[in-house]
Amino acid sequence: MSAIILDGKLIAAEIQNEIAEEVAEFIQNDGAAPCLAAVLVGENPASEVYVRNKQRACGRVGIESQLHRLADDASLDDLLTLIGKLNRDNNVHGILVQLPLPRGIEEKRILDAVHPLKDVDCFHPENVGLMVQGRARYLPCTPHGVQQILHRSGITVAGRRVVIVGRSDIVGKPMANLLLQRDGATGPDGVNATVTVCHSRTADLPSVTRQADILIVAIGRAKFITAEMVKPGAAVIDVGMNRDADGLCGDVDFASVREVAGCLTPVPRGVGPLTVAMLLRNTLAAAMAQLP
Ligand code: L34
Repeated sequence: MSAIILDGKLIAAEIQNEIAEEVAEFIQNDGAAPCLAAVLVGENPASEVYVRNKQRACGRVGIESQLHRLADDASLDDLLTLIGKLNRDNNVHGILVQLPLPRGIEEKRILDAVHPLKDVDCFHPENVGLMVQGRARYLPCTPHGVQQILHRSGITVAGRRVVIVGRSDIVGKPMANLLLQRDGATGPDGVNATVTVCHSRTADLPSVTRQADILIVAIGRAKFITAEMVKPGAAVIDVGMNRDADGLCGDVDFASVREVAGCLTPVPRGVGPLTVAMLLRNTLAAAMAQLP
């Protein structure tokens, strides 16, 4: 058997078209365009690509964007000062501080400083809390992107066993939280999963991953998930983005897993483009939430 390859780029384009219509309607009714301010600290080649993709996508759907660059050696205070300015700027609706930050800068201090209404990444504790309680203000971009891929590919989540590999604050934890809610952005069939979260201390990982109807992998280890770890017919979502000599690859060993999985997201053109699309959705929502 050979897995169906889920085209994230195509799904993201479809969502961007929907958002473009909503943005046009928003501008017609309320005047100003939504505006995203991206903050990029230092020179990380991957971050450069991701932020460029985000800004291009803004342009495509009619959202304005700004790029604020700080040097590698910027201090915590420099960064807090910039965020304070963006918080007070009524023309800025969303603030995105691209991660990772250079070593030495405490990420939490920075992320906590973003005004909760402008927190389009859904990293602020207030927004995380609302999400966990099932009354989200914004949905975290990558986990919501995964939900959209599943939904738009006709994959039911409710009642099924989802195994998430990775417990990061940006993917694993919010992903688990979203999928175990009673309702969500893609309706009750897109949530209500039986969720297991695995990590570096999980005993006998393959025996757990093999139980997954839906396997979501976000650990940042190239080609870590091999065919033996996957139940035949499972849906496998690869959130990994690893760069090595051969270029870009995911956390899933694509060549072997595609022979057992029922469907599989590639890297690139899998989850990445959805992360970008969901950021646009949050920026529009942020502009709506900040109408005077
Ligand atoms: N604050 N930091 C903040 N928010 C985020 O949501 C992110 N993330 C992750 C890294 N840091 C962040 C992203 O934006 C990962 N990420 C991201 C964004 C876009 C893409 C991948 C990851 C993307 O566009 N991927 C393309 C290919 C990119 C390439 O060629 O390198 C794809 O097709 O997968």
